[in-house]
Amino acid sequence: MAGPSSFAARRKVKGVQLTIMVVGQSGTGRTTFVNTLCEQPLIQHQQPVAPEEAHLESGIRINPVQVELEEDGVRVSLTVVDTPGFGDQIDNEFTFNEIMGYLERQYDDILAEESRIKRNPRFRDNRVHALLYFITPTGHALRELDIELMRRLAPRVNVIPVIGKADSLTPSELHDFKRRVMEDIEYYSIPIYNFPYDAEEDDEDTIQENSELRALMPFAIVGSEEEVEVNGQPVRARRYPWGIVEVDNPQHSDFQRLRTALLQTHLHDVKEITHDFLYETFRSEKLSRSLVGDSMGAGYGAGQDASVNPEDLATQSVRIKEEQLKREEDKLRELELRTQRELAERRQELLAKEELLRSLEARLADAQHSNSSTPLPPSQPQSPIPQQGQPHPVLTPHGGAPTNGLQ
Ligand SMILES: Nc1nc2c(ncn2[C@@H]2O[C@H](COP(=O)(O)OP(=O)(O)O)[C@@H](O)[C@H]2O)c(=O)[nH]1
Ligand SMILES: [Mg+2]
Repeated sequence: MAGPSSFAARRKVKGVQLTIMVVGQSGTGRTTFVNTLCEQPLIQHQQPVAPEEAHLESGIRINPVQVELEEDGVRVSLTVVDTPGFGDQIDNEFTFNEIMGYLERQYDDILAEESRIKRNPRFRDNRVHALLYFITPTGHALRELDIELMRRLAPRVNVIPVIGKADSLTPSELHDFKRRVMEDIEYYSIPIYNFPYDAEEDDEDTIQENSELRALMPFAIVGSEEEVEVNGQPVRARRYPWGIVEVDNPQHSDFQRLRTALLQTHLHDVKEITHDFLYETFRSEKLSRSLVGDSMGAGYGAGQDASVNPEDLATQSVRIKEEQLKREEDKLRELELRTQRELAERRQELLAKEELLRSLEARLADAQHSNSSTPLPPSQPQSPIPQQGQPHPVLTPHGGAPTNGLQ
């Protein structure tokens, strides 16, 4: 029987939706990470490029893939957007525009959906809630490319920096590398997602949890699609001649901490920030840009069309407005003329009828007069209509000059 409880159950099954994007240079372990995160071979590994094609730039392909996960009793409908080939080109501007274009298109779709009178019940919100930026484990500091990309993408998406293949660094190298990366992020004021909390408003647990996660940044990632037996238990790990690196062991990597944050503890937070702040910023920029002559949005973000000059846009829209006004003026003038013409015609008809009435009255008076003196012979008919050949009375409105109706 369908009742409130079964309705609640159905609602629960719907679960929550989350979209993450993985960006980083080829070979930093993005695909392995996604497959480790979802515990299944969700994304295929890139086929090695044949030597004779190595010089060809393939561009990047943006591939959203969906998977249903069960996290702590909650169904998570996860969409992973992979951006293979990033950083492989000599010109990264194109790659950057592709990623930014993708992010902004999802915002545009929401904006269009919000302004529809009738909502599309099948509309799917594909906004990216978190972008994991894979830093190459160089052991030095951030590269210019990393700084530039994170700095430009962060106003549109929650950027979470991670170090790919972190097991290639020793613990002390990793510690120093993390510190230098965060110093760069701070120095260049890159607005990454840093597990925000309010020391006065939030409860102690939240403050503690968020500051711990913040201290781990950038997260050291180790991924593996293989299981290895450790103490008789199968664990996801990477086996080397000198030992085993366990994916889920917090002593070996930050993978588990990041996974829990993304899919459980901070899932709603990244979604809220995406909607309330990042999308809202995009929306107001977009709307203010569309106002005539407003160049406020110019220079912000790189997703906008750089080929449109705000001045040209303003001149063009003034010209369109002028043409519109002129067309409306012409239409009004035409209407006025037609009304005047019709009015004059009506007046002429009325005057003709008046004249006819007057001549009828005169004839009637004449007839009565001659009736009383010399009656007409009964054979002669009396016609009120002027006889052919007889001059028609001149029609003059209000007794004035003849009119052509237009004056
Ligand atoms: N050492 C190490 N190697 C990894 C890790 N994750 C992936 N790899 C290896 O790095 C290579 C590239 O990984 P892949 O996931 O395809 O990288 P992608 O190009 O960024 O998608 C493969 O040989 C993986 O086995 C990791 O955490 N540590
Ligand atoms: Mg890959």
